[in-house]
Amino acid sequence: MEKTYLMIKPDGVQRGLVGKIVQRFEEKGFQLIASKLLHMSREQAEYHYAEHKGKPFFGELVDFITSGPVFAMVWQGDNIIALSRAMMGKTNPMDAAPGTIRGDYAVHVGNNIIHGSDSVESAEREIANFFSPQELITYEIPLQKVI
Ligand code: DAT
Ligand code: MG
Repeated sequence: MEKTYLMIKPDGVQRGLVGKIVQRFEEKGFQLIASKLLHMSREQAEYHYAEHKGKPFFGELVDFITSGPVFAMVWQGDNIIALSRAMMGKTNPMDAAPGTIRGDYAVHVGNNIIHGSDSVESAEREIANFFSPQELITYEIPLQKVI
């Protein structure tokens, strides 16, 4: 089944939104297979956002994502990469529709609450940056049949 790396950014953790955001993905029908609160190193942050290296906002982005703890998660489900990106909303909260996580909770593009992988390749890379294979817990949920 498809896996993705979702991460509640320091703004979401400090605003007490972890529970609400986890609940959205649970209610959608996705399965949580790993999670932890962590304060990432600069190296980890630069690797995570390597595709943005050289852009004008890169320094600010790394400062922000290392400014406090993040809630790192691995979720799985059919088409979860595209579906979770849709649930997150557009990158800039100005463009994010109401009902999406960024549309409901965020105002500024820098502080947009949540990260989600955008492809199978980036999901694999991002998951490996924060979790060892042993930390991914697979388990049967009988309800999966009706989702
Ligand atoms: P997403 O997080 O939707 O995948 P992205 O990968 O293009 O978006 O950018 C990563 C993060 O960088 C994004 O969540 C917020 C920040 N960012 C993107 N574009 C920005 C900009 N023009 N100015 C400031 N921050 C930006
Ligand atoms: Mg991205």
